[in-house]
Amino acid sequence: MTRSTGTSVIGRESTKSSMGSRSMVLLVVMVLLATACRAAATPAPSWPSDAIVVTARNLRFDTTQLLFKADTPSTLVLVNEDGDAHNIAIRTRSGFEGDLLFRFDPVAATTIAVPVGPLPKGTYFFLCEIHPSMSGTVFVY
Ligand SMILES: [Cu+2]
Repeated sequence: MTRSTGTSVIGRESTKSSMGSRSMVLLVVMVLLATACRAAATPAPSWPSDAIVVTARNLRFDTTQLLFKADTPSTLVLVNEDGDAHNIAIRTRSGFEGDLLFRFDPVAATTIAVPVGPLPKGTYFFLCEIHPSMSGTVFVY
């Protein structure tokens, strides 16, 4: 939407040779920004091979168990194939009880990779805070 404004500025400045290189830089920046915006809209993050990957589809997670190594930073990936927003929160008790150990804000129709932990050894519980029936157990071993 800002492209038409930017183009007119570049066209005007390009008539002065001293402004030519600055216009070129502006153009490159605009192209980079446009590329970055497009990349942000396309869910294609990368994550470590040992990441814990959870897929949400039709208001269900594809697993009811998450395994993490104790005292070790991990990566949790949510592949949300639903248009509905989901997140994952980890608590020391089921539902919304107990201490909150981890959470990220809900996302819809995208994939995100989030750092988790290190978590202490134990058994915990995870759920989507929007759809609490999407839940399971977290084993940190
Ligand atoms: Cu949800």
